[in-house]
Order: sequence, then structure tokens, then C-alpha cells
Amino acid sequence: MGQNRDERGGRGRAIRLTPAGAGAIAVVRIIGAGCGEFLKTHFAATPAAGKCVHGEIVDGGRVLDDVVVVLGTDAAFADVNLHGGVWVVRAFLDLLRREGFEIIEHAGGPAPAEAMDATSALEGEVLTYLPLARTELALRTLLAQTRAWGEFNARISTLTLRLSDLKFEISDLRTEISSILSDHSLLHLLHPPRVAIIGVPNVGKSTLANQLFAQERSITADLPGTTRDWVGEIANIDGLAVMLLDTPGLREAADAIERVAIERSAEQVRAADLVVLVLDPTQALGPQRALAEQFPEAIRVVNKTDLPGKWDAAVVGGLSIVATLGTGVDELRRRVRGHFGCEAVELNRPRWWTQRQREVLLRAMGDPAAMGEMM
Ligand SMILES: Nc1nc2c(ncn2[C@@H]2O[C@H](COP(=O)(O)OP(=O)(O)OP(=O)(O)O)[C@@H](O)[C@H]2O)c(=O)[nH]1
Ligand SMILES: [Mg+2]
Repeated sequence: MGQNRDERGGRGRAIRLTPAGAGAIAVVRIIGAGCGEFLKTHFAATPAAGKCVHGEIVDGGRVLDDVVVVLGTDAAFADVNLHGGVWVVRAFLDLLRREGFEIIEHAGGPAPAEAMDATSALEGEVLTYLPLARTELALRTLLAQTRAWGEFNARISTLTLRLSDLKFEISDLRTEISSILSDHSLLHLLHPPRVAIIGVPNVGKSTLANQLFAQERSITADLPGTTRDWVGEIANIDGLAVMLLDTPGLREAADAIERVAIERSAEQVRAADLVVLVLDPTQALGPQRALAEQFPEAIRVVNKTDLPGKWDAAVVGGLSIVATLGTGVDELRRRVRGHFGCEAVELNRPRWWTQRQREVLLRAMGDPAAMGEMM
């Protein structure tokens, strides 16, 4: 495709900035000399630099979508905010392709930097990681970074001028940089951590998973062994996207198929970044306590606390919930976010999310002047 473009002296490139799949909106960035011409032909309003202009995208006599267009300051690019349906985005990209634009494909990962025409390394990293921001919180945190780092660096440069005589400020600065280094919140916001829900059969794992998915995904039934295989999908935990795995109940398997399912899910559980252990006080404590000992790091939840139990929730020191009603599930969400440092995300704090940024921070631990490379 790149070849075609060069041979035909193509009009530019286009890239989907938002994650693939259906979403509320989808943003397609059009870059290059043909951008203005394309909008003149296909956008039924007059775009303006830095302003949101509302209008229709038309393809011949057909209206493709009702969009908002923001023109870049030097008119070198335009962001077209479409409705996020898969079909609408595809139709729009097809139109661009027919008009001689090269569509930059990026399945899943960050977008290629050269597509972005960014004015700084950091801005490029903000833009290229937009496709990974699946939630509004992730998006807002990422977009806040250029400013957060700008302010941080402005403060550092005033400081470094005086650093030679003020040793304590250097150590203050090191403390600050090291706390930024240990803050993995934006990494987690962009790369959903894996959370596995485990427990013996019939404790309410799938019921809890459905609460966290906020929609019916796993089959629940009053029959031990209902979940035969692990179910993994993205759940939005109040702004933190996690890959949530509902697993089959762990027990001495009754049949071969179930054994295979349990073994397969065991691998998923081992690979999980966080385990949520569901305990059921209406069932015997023995095997459940054994499981709790096997997963000492797990967040423990005691489910079915609406029913009279055989043992007290305090015995295992877990969070009491009623999965069927959603009672206690907000607090569980809070703990899950807390585990990944995303409990109270302060937008205006500088964070790192690429290897390059991490390396700059590590260098700056030795020499604060290296902070200048961050932008
Ligand atoms: N009373 C009460 N019943 C619950 C609660 N949570 C789940 N249940 C019921 O317990 C039964 C088992 O729930 P599931 O969510 O299928 O349990 P599971 O742990 O996924 O079961 P397996 O996948 O078979 O291991 C269902 O009938 C649920 O409705 C709860 O908090 N209170
Ligand atoms: Mg289940």
C-alpha cells in the first residue's frame, strides 16, 4: 500500500486513534497534504483549526456519519470523531482508501509513531498509545501527561539551576523521581492486568464475575461444575480495564473433561496479576481454607453472607459480599483498583508508560539534568 501511495503521489495517511471494535466514538486522524482537499469534498461544513466543527461526512450522495472534525493548528492533520460502530469506521476508512490515503493498520498495539506528526517525543508517545486507552480514565490520564510533564520539567529546570548549592533539593528530587518510577498506574491503565476469580465449586464465582462485567457473560447455575472452562474478557473496574477470568471450581475433578478444564485454567491463574478468592460460608471450611493457604496474596471475599453460614467470615478475614445482590462489590472494585495503584488517579501527576521514559527517569536519578530528555 505504501508503494502505491508513493507511485501515485498519494494524498496522505490515516490512522484510527481509538481502540478497535465498537465504542461510543472512534477518532480517525488524517495526516498529509490531501487532508484539506478531502474535507472540502467529503465534509459538509468548514473545518477550523483547534475548533470542534460538527457536520456530515458524505460519500457522493450518501451520508456516512454525523461527525465532529478538529483541524490541527497548521492544517497538516485533522481528527475526525465518528460514531464508534464498526461499520461506520470501516466505511470511512474505505472512503479514505479510495481517495488515495494510506491506512495505517495497527492491530492491538500502539500506533506507529511516524503516523503522528508529533512535536515532541512525549507527545508522540501520548498519541501512539491512545489506541490502548480503553476507558475514559485511561484516556484522560494519558492526555494529561504532556501538561503534567511540562509542569514537572519547568519546576526541575528552575531547581537544577540552584542544585549545586542545595544538596537537599537533589535528594528531594530523587525521592520524587523514584516515586514516579514506582508508579505503574498508567502502565496498568493501558495494559489491562489479568485478574482471576477462583474458589471451590458453586461459591458464586460466575455470579461475581457477572457483577464485575456488569453484564451476563458467564453461565450461573445451582449446579457445581457449571463453569467448564475459563472465561476471559475485559471488564471495566471503575476506569481500570482488567482481563477478568472466571474459572471452573477447583475440586478433585469428577470427569476427564472437567479435569482438562481445571488444568487449563490453572495456567491462566498462574499467569494472573491478581487472584480474587471467593469463599462460601454455606460450604465446609476445610477445602476452602486449603485453597486460601495456597493463594496467600489473593484478595479474599466471603460470598453468600445473606445466608446462614457454617462458619464466620472473620475466620478467613475476607471482604463480606452478596454477589447476587451486588452488596460489597463496589468495595471489591476499589480494592482491585488499589492493588494496581489506580484507586485515586490524580490526573496531573507525571507518569511513565514507555521504556524510553523509564530510561530517562533512571538516568535522571543519577543526573537530574537528564529530565530534559523527557519531552
Ligand atoms: N444466596 C446467595 N446465593 C448466591 C450468591 N452468589 C451466588 N449464589 C448462587 O450460588 C449458585 C452458584 O453460583 P455460581 O456463580 O454459578 O457459582 P460458581 O462458583 O461459578 O460455580 P462453578 O462454576 O460451578 O464452580 C447460584 O445458584 C447462585 O445464584 C449469594 O451471594 N447469595
Ligand atoms: Mg462458575
